[in-house]
Amino acid sequence: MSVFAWIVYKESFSAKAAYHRAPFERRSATVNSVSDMAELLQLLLNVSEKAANVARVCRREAPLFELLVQEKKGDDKNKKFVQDFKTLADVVIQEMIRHDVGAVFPELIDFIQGEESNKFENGLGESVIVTVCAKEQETAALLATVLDGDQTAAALLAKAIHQDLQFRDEAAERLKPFPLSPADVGIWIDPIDGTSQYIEGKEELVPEGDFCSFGLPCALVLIGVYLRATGEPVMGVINQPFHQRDETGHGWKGQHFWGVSHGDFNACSVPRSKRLSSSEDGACLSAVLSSSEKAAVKEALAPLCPGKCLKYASGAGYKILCVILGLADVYVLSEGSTFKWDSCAPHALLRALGGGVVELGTRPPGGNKGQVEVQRGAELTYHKPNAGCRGADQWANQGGLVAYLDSKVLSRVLGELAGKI
Ligand code: 2IP
Ligand code: CA
Repeated sequence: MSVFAWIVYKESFSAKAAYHRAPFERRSATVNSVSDMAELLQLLLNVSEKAANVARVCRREAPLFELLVQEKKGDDKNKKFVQDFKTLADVVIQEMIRHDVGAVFPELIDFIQGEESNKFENGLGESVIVTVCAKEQETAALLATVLDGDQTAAALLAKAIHQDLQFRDEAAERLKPFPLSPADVGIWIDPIDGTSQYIEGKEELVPEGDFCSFGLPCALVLIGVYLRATGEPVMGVINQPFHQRDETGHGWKGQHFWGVSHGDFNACSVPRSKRLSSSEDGACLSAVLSSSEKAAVKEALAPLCPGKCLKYASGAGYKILCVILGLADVYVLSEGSTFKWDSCAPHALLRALGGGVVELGTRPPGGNKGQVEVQRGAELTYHKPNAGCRGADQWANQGGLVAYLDSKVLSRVLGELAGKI
């Protein structure tokens, strides 16, 4: 993909001479250099590409693919595994990211959270903690214990996890150091967002760079970085493992995007969309929604987004990516069905481009059931669990959200929704 980057610095951008990156090395926890965040970005890009490879391997290699697509319902449920293989694939990716980041930045290891728990039970009722071991063979042996002794599948997965990849992104390599330390941040991982699209593996033929409403391109690896003190998203990496078919027509090529936003320092691999006319009063807007969005929201947005300007797509991360890429002006979600791991990474890219993700609103105590008070909520934050909630609900974006690039567009959308949902 094009790595042309839209980079904004308060200070002028100085392109460095060719930069030869050394393999990632373990940092001392006491090192507090401003260049560490640029190094962290390189590392996250590298590990997101490894994650994309694991996702592709699971669909490409027959022994893994068979496990991935098995239906796990009722009598057909595969009794060999307590959890689905797709959950194991997610956990493996999450743990690989945790392992690779923790190996270089030990100060981050307790601040890396993800969607999945790494505690598994095997068919013998034993509890197994799935982690990445020091050696490929050890990881394979551990995975075999949760794969009912399937050595072939375990070896294929372990090989992809231990792949020694040196991924290059020239624009990220030219990123100037910025004043933030890895000791100040935490990480949210969504190993595969849009899991159902990943498993079903459908393909929709759309022109290059066009909007995709369902299928493999909607499955994304999301790695978001936030400030521990305030919860603001400061860095995000999005990897799309199934962007387009490769030259052979049998495999897939991916693409990736990144963004950094901290104070006056903003940099993004995506050029800012030129579609700014939509902020003008009266101009049509395009909105992307979940197909399961409430009828009241669809009806409320219809006058602003006539005809095909109201679109539907799968994947919470993919819908925010559509806004980042200028394929939609806004993503509106009226339910608390997304989580911190879904929104943190793409939120950082939107901020780097001058946009953001706000809470849609709150349910007033004693108000009508299901009725949302539409107001411009604060930007979503990522550091605090929701009070009084347990499990995944602690990390839900409870009031729903609106993702936008242009704050005037956000105001128009909120104005249109007020009193109607
Ligand atoms: C899901 C996934 C779904 C989305 C849901 C997310 O994450 O992105 O597609 O629903 O909100 O939590 P929808 O497509 O209706 O927007 P995951 O696939 O990781 O469970
Ligand atoms: Ca998700």
